[in-house]
Parts: sequence; C-alpha cells; structure tokens
Amino acid sequence: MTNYRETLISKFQNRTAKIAILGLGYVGLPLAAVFGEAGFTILGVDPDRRKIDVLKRGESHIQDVPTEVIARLVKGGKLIASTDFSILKEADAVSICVPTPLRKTGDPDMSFILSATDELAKYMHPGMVVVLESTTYPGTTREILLPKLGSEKGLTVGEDFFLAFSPERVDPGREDFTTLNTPKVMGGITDACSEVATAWYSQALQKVVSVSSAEAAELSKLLENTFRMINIGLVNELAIMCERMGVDVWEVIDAAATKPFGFMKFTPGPGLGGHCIPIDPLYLSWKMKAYQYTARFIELASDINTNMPRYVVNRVLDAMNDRGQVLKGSKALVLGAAYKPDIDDIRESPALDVIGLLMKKGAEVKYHDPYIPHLHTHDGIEMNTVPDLMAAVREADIVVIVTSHKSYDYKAILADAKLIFDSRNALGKLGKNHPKVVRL
Ligand code: SAJ
Repeated sequence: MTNYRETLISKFQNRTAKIAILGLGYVGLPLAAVFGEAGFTILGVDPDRRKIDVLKRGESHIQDVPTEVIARLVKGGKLIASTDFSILKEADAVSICVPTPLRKTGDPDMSFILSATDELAKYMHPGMVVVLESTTYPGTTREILLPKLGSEKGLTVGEDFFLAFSPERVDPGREDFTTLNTPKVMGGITDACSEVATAWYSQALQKVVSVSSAEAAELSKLLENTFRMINIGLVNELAIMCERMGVDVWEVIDAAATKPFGFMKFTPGPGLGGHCIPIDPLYLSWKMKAYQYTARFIELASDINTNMPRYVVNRVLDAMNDRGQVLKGSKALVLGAAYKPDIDDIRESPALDVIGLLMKKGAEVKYHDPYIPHLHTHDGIEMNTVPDLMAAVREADIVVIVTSHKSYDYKAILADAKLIFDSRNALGKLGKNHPKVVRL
C-alpha cells in the first residue's frame, strides 16, 4: 500500500514534484513564478490562448511578474504553458486559481470553478494534491471539489489524494507584500491534506499557516475582505452624516486616525470598486441564506456603498445649484476612472456609475484617466479618455474627482478649473474651504 503522503512530501522536498497551476491570471502566474523560482517544474494551464502564446514567447502578461523571470523559466524548461488540460495527468500537485465573479443576479458565479474541476477530474490519479485558491463561499472545497475529484474517481481523500483550500492574498501592483512573503493560510479536508498541502507551499512561500479545515480557510478570506467592505461602508455613511451636520468628514477621520491603537483608517469615496471587496462578502451573505440567516452588516454596508455614486452625483447637482448653475447641458469632466489610484483596472469601478448617472442628468460627460484609455459605461456607451487633460479641465463647468491618481497635478487643475467636486479629498489642504471646491 503506497504511502502517498510521504511520497508527495519527499517529492516536494527534492523538487521532483511536477506542479500545475490552473488559471494564469494575477493570482496564478505569480504563484507559478514563485514555485518555478523555488526549483519546481511548472505546468501552466489556461484556456486563454493569448496568455499561453505570450508565456511561450517567454514574456509576462501580469505586471507583478517580470518578463525576465518568465523568460528564464521557459528557457530552462521549468515552465511549460499550455491550453491543453491533458498535461494535468503528469501533475503531482495542482493549484486552481480561477475567477469567482458574481452573476447579474448577485449570486456567486461558480462556472469557472466547476469547469476547472471537471477538467481536472479527467486527469486525477492517486498521489495528487489539489489546492483551491479562488475566493469562494465556505463549503465549496468539500461540497464541490471533493466528490468530483474523490469519490466519483474512486479516490479516498487524505489517503489516495489530498485536497485543501488556500485563499489568495495578491494585491496587484503592491511591492511590499508579494506572493512570496505574504503569509498564506492553508486548510485541508483532513489533517493529512493540511499537512501535505502545507509541506508543498512551504517549499516556496515564506510563511504558511495551517488551519483545521477548508471551511476555516475559506471563511478567513471572506472575513478579511468583508472587514474592509463594512468599514468602508461605515466611513461612507459617516460622510453622509457629516454633510448633514456641516462637519468636515476628512478632518474627523484624520483626527480619529491619530489614535495609535484600536482604530484603522478608512476613507469615504464615490463607491466600491474592484474584483474583491464588493464581491467577496456577497459570497458569504449568499451562503448564509442556506442557513436561514441574514448577514445584516454585509447587506447594509453593500447597500450604502452601492448608493455612493448616486450620492456623489446628487452632491454635484447641489454644488452647481448653489452657484446658480444647472447640470443639465453642462460639461462635466470625471477625473480618474480606475477603481483605485495608480492602477489600470476598471472592474466594478464607481466611475462607471458616476459617468452613467451624470449622463442621465443630462450632463455632457467626458473623462480622463492616464491608465484607462477607453471604457464602456454600464449603458454600453464607448468613451475614450480626453487627450488633453488641462484643456478639458478649462472647458468643463465642473470637474468631478473620482479616483485620485498620484500623477495628477492637482494644483494646476485647481487653478484652471471653474468648479471641482472632490469625492476623494485628492486636493487635500488645497481644497479645504476653497471657493471653487466642494468635498464629499
Ligand atoms: N476604498 C475606499 N476607502 C478605503 C479603501 C478602499 O473607498 O478606505 C475603495 C477603493 O477606492 C476601491 C475599493 O474600495 O474602489 C477596494 O479597494 P481596496 O483598497 O480594498 O483594494 P482592492 O480591491 O484591490 O483589495 C485588495 C484586496 N486584496 C486581496 O483580496 C488579496 C484587499 O484584501 C487588500 O486589503 C487591498 O487589496 C489592499 O490593501 O490594497
């Protein structure tokens, strides 16, 4: 009777284990690079032919993975990239890093996990370890992956194969915390699963933290991002309350942030963007419905955050009205479309909502973003960034700062603009009590 636990652990220790990364996006490719640099042979699988063609040329399509790393791994035969899932039959270890978006209905879209698991199931063999990294609701690993990879294949988990969940903690563009040095939580279906998966990841990552179950690992990730979403909702509601009372919310938050313990600074804004924070918590509230429980904090915070674009546009209306101007027919310039500063990602960006709502109020809307050359609004309108920022600032009746990229010269913008609504306090002290500036 082969002891697959020992066999696998020794293969990880002597680097003879063949590692497959299923999904080569902003999570999978950095993970492939980290394991490749640790001396493993990597089988990179992704259905997107374009990604695979780029990798085969020894180039990287992910900003956090330098092309020279991919070139070195490909040239050394340590990274084999393919759209052909059948190479998984050679794998000893498989990490699944596929997207988990939401459907239009707000329910989890499990299609990527299901198709990846169904493909992998075709190539399952005794002596494999599988780790799911995609953020998902608690129970996914046990309820979906375990039957498809185990009992339906005649394999016994914890003996013939090993199955665990390990939440991704990749923050694209961040340089201080990377895949290599960010502590990694690992929770197995059985203790042996945790042990084998931890032994695997520990060969390359600096710190792996074992927890007692896959559910604990799945839920820890949702707590991390739900914590952020709820606290952002709190300061967004604080901004609404401060405006009612005529108090400067930015001053209030800065004052609270002087507390050296027991407080963590979050800042209000025009809404919640990105592919993690607005989405991950809804995986938890959705799952809780199966337990006849309403996750009220999540639903309330989600409601407040979702309403912020509309709140911002109403404040823009008020700012114009207070100056005897009408938004309808006016020229509005939205500054910053990416979902957060200094990146080129527009997924779920509140800028898309603000642009759409300004258009619905009859404004003539343009946008500028050095990272986002073009965009489609939720109503499918295609727009390109204005080519000449300062000309657009001078032409606009109101400039609406939505995302505060560092590259903007806010002093020059303030000098040339007629009126600015600053939803991010991008102008800082420049904008405080300035006749041309209204802040969230
Ligand atoms: N936001 C606010 N106020 C804040 C912080 C964020 O309005 O105080 C907005 C941002 O503008 C953005 C959205 O929330 O639209 C999300 O911002 P984020 O800073 O949470 O950035 P993300 O979405 O890139 O979150 C990722 C997450 N990383 C992972 O899931 C692995 C999150 O856990 C990280 O904490 C976050 O990066 C980070 O710290 O940069």
